[in-house]
Amino acid sequence: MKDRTLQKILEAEEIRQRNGLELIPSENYVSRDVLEALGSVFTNKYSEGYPGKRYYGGQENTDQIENIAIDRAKKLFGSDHANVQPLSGAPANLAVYQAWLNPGDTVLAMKLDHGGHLTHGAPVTHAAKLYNFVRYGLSDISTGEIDYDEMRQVALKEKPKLIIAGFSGYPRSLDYKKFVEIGNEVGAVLMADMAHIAGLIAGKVLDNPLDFGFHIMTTTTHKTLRGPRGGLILSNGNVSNPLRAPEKTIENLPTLIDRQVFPGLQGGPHMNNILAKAVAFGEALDPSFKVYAKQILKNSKKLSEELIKHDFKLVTGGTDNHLIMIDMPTSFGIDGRITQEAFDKIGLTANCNSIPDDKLPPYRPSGLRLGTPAITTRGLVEGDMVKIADWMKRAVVNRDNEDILKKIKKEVRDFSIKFPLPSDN
Ligand code: DSN
Repeated sequence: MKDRTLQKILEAEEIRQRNGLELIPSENYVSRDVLEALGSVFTNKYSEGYPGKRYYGGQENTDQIENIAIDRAKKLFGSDHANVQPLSGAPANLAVYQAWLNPGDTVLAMKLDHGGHLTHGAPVTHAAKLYNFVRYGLSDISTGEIDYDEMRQVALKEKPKLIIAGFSGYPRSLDYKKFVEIGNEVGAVLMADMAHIAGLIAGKVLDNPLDFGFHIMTTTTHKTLRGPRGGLILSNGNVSNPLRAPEKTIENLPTLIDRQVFPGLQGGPHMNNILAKAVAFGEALDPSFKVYAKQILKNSKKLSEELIKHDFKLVTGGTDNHLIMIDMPTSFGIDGRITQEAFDKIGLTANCNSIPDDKLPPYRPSGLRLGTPAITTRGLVEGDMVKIADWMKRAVVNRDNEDILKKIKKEVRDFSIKFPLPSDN
């Protein structure tokens, strides 16, 4: 890069990523091919519309890559249709809402502090001003059990047009069969926001909601799926010409969604990003991705066991996926932000997060959220989780001792640099 100021910052970020360990559960390290696709000449091209139905000329190559991305996404998740154009997870979810709902309609989604996501109708979002969000949550915080009886009662009373299964802070598995039973009973469309676990579904180590009768699945492509930053919508039903408005039926969801992604919400898709999605989907279809997905879960289980041995109290007592949530006030009498800052000082990157019924505010919450997708990409295995849990405990206990923190940081660095970034190859 000719701009020396920016080049120096870019190099510093690469060193930060190399010298430490990324434990934020929504982050990952992409392959060199994905990085090259993102930096390719497809960034120069405008392609409003869909393959075969674009508004501008010069689309012979963009059509090919978008069709490949669509076919690979459908194969990965077993859906009738894929829209690969959403710029990220938030516009993907909004496109679904706009495709199916009218202003004022009701949506049933997980309580935000029980693990639900901002885009599932947090009061600060635009969606919350348009639609009426009602909630389900946990019946037992110690196990993470969802209160499906309450969910059914709320659904019978509120008659939601859409039910969302999905989370960004929930370490357990959802019972998709129960969601579908409740959705069918009240005539709601079922949407799974699988942004966090899409890679685990693609790797066949967690259930696929579409196999249980969900109509729609949204996801980001950059978390466990290990692709570029972006969104993806999978749906079942009839795929027809996106230039003509179809009748609003469940069967027509794929076309209704296409029309809301473009021109409803977005302009030209980012074709460099779609190329990178096609690359990442190809990588996820390779048998090695199953091995990767399996190892994410093994590492997550082992890390949670080690943390428990070191007196960290885990929300729900453990994990079924890639994500671990620690209750820091109960564990060590400090909040999640203080913990995040102590971990930053030793080169372990995590994020503070609300826990169920949190008494602390969102910017300084009680929880510390961890995950194993990125460190598993780096090549770490179960034995390495013993070291990470030990560093974490020492960092928490010695959080006010800069000398000890520096010593741990060196240990983390000396360990981390032995594991190359996938983009090195
Ligand atoms: N920011 C993402 C996460 O960390 O879960 C979701 O939006």
